[in-house]
Amino acid sequence: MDYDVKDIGLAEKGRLKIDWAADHMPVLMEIRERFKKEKPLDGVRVGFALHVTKETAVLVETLAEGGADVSITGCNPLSTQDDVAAALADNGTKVYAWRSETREEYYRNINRVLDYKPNITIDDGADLVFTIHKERRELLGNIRGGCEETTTGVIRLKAMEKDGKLRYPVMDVNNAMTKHFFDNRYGTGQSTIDGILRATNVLITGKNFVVSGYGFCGKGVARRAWGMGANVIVTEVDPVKALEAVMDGYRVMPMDEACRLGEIFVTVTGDINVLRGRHFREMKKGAIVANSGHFNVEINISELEELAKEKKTIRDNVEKYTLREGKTIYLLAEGRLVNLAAAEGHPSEVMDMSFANQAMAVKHLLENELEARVYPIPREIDEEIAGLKLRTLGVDVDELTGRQREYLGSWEEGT
Ligand code: 9W4
Repeated sequence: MDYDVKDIGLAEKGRLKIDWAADHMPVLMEIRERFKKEKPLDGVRVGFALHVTKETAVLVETLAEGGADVSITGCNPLSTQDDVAAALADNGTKVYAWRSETREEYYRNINRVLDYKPNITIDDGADLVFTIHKERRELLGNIRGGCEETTTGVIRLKAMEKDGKLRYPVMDVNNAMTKHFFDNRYGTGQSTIDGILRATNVLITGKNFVVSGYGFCGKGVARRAWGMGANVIVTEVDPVKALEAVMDGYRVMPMDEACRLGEIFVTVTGDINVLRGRHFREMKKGAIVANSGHFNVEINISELEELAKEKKTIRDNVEKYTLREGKTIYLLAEGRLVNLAAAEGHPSEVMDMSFANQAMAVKHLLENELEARVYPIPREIDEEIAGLKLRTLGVDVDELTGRQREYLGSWEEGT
């Protein structure tokens, strides 16, 4: 059996989801058409450790159309969509993934993907790269390169490179402008509001909505909340970002003040203990608290539990904490990422660009003999993907005239 999934009977349901995603990923589908004709991955074995989602399935099938022989497992024991995994298996992909894998199952599945001796690895979190370098070094000889999807993975790969330990080239897909400019702001922005609404169905308009952290994610969440009529308050530690928030039209203040005003709180800082005991104590009755930032560490849940005399799950993804003095606070998705636990993560249209970068990065690795380093996505790929996305959106843009190009390139003109 060339797959191991929860229930192959879910394939039909998964196929409907994949088709839906494909319909919303026009850039990747355009690349698929090219790959179908040109077969740039003919005979290339590609091993994936990526969240097994409907969007990932569209990427997998795009590479397969380009001639690749794909094997895939997840990159988080909780994120696999079992129906999608079944549909991929049903279509001939070697899939080893199911939701709620144990730690042992997770690493066994990583190794099953590696048993196919990949020429290219595609990671979100660098588990394939690490396992190959630590435990499966015999595979290094077959490998042309790897692609990494996230910041965390890239940080660790760069540390490996610095120590002289990285043995094959890896493309930093996260660094592409068509990825990180868009997925945090528009993907996390929308899906965070989506998660809050699916969990609670509260009215956003007129509420005091506190966004903690004004990076790309914070900007996205604040803008969407504002667009729905909320009174947005931003908390920040970085003066430049705080100033940006002020000039974008939001109220900015320390959390010690914001905690007294907020009715909905979202943490998106990337740091720990953003909301903690002193803040819970001051919050209004019925405040809703959610995290869309780093794992489940931004909200100090143990301090909330210390203050509480009672805790009760009252709806999916909503826990009601009754504090000792009688006040209630609602925590969403146990402080985990609300956009993933209570909604569906980035919409397919956003993943379209991230995964178009993945597909182009694989082609780039095969066409170029690269040294064992971490490489940014070349500017031309970024521009091509942005251009394709614009075209699929029906948006035309100007081109410089010859004279304009000359003017910009000249140091003699212009003063
Ligand atoms: N998903 C995830 C992780 C943990 C988790 C217990 C029930 C990230 C990026 C993409 O991490 C991801 N824990 C859950 S649900 C859940 C989901 N629990 C905890 O209680 C629920 C994840 C990338 N991505 C998109 O954003 C859209 N398509 C994609 O491929 C996917 C998943």
